[in-house]
Amino acid sequence: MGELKTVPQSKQSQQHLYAPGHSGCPGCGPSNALIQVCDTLGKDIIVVNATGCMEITSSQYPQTAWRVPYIHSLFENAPAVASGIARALKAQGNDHTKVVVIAGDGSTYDIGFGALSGMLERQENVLYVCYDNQLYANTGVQKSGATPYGAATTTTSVGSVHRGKETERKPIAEIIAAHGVKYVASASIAYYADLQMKLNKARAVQGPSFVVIDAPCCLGAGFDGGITYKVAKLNVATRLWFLYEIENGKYKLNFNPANPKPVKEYLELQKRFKHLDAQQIEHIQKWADNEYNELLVKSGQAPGQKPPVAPP
Ligand SMILES: Cc1ncc(C[n+]2csc(CCOP(=O)(O)OP(=O)(O)O)c2C)c(N)n1
Repeated sequence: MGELKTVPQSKQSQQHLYAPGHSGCPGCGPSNALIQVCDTLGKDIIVVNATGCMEITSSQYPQTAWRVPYIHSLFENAPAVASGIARALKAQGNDHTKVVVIAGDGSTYDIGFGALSGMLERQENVLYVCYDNQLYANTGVQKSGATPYGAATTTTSVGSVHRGKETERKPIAEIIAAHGVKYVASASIAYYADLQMKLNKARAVQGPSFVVIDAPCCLGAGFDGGITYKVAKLNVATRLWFLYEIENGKYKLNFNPANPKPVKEYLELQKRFKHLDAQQIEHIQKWADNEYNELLVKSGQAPGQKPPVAPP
């Protein structure tokens, strides 16, 4: 067994704790999420990475993109492994190193959810970060519990009977918050300052905390890797994705798009939505409007309540 090596870096890229040289697609949203997460949280973390694209593309022996301590585990036990590491640190009297799970939506919403739920219920001192690309990328674009209504994947096909995914995605932030988690946040790769604020808050929590990051997959959703940030921004601008926090059960909408764009502008950029008919687009628009109105009420920002907050 040789030593693990990082790939050669330019001086500038050496500043990142998630290094270039990984094999993520050009324009990969999740890889960008990892750069932002590692640079924000700094070196004093231990990453526990569940299976998925971000494991495969970051850590092919003998190379690694991680400049922080890193362990890969399975879907079924990443939160359990993280729990064990957090308890070992506590036993050592280490109260500064943060254990961070990094997992995709397939891992978080579906395959590893049992272990995640147990970790939350036991109130383990772990920060859980989900990079949400809305599908199982690594195994060839199957649907996940995060895949939105209408999207075509290899398991939500499009033909004369079926027209993409027929159900909505799971409300993961609410599901996590229902476990009594003190800090839950929804963020996006396209809003770095907002994400930094959320990661820093989540890191400071004693006990479990959770941040889900919208991180579009150009290959799986079918758009050019040069417009990943445009797609991510439009997800927020159309109100199909929200930047918000649930802190000790209290909702706060961090960015309230003053002039929302029609959902069509987000959908039409992606091949996975090309088949949608007018009725389906109308269904998605209604979903966005309803979610927005509900979030406004929950966060005390509906008309007649408090005024909207300024954009980050
Ligand atoms: C228990 C188990 N089920 C299924 C798989 C196959 N598998 C490997 S990666 C993957 C997709 C993971 O999706 P996600 O967590 O969203 O990460 P992404 O690949 O999108 O980064 C699947 C289904 C597996 N390795 N283990």
